[in-house]
Amino acid sequence: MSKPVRFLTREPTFPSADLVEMRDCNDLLDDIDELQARFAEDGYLLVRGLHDRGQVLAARAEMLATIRDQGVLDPGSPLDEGRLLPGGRVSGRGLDQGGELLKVVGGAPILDFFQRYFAGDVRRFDFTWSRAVPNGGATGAHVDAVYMGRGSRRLMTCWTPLGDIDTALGGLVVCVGSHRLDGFRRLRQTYGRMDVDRDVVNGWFTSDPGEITERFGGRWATTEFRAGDAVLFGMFTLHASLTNTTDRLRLSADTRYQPAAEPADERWVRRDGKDPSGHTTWLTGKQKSMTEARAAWGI
Ligand SMILES: O=C(O)CCC(=O)C(=O)O
Repeated sequence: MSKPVRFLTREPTFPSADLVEMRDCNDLLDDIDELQARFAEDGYLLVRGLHDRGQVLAARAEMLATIRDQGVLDPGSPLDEGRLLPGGRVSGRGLDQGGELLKVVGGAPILDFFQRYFAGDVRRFDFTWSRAVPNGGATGAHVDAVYMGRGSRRLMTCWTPLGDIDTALGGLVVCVGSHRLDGFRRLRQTYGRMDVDRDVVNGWFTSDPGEITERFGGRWATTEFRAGDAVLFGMFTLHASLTNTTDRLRLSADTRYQPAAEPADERWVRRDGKDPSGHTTWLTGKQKSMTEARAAWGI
């Protein structure tokens, strides 16, 4: 049955023509050529149960314990619900430091998958993006190339729900076909070649998902995620998230993998024993707005 959901500035129903159900690729897992063909067509791969569910839930428990120690969770609710106190704000510090999360993102299931997919050794970025998204939080539409596009063209993101994430909690949404459709050509040639640190422009292309499909094409897709699921996508697939409409935190991690032999974006990997630098000028320099950048690109 179709139900209304909150998607940034829009309220589509799900599933509907405005927000379709993602298709999983579990029937293709034994055939790398088929998987690559599916990725070439859709721009993403949803793998149900790729990670060990118990391990993902252990990472969730560990992250929630770190957040509880910040004093922002409702002590009257079970910890596993991740229910925020009114006005509670989570600090991102240390959320990715738990050993349990590393066992998921550096675990055999995901590394074996990419080893087969790339037909060779895999490098995982040393930086892990972990998210605890509160009520009202959502991610605007963007491609990852603008944040991490200085290395391998085969770099892939793995988005991992840390817990079961329904549409009210607000999981990942991908724009199917945005990486290849003609309608997105100019967007790829302008915005897609941007680098947030070089150009000092905010990375979100828009907070209005309807604008993307109405002007450029493609189709937004999401699903109800279960702990263990993973969505893999490339650097040029536009994606965003649904809005969290609950008083619980939406926990997830996004991590990156590439062929080990190819160059890696220096901001996200350990060098000479030093932790990744992360973004350089983007967060400290004087930012140009996306509106200004888009006017200059004529899109
Ligand atoms: O989890 C989110 O809200 C956004 C994730 C994302 O942008 C990514 O995985 O690249």
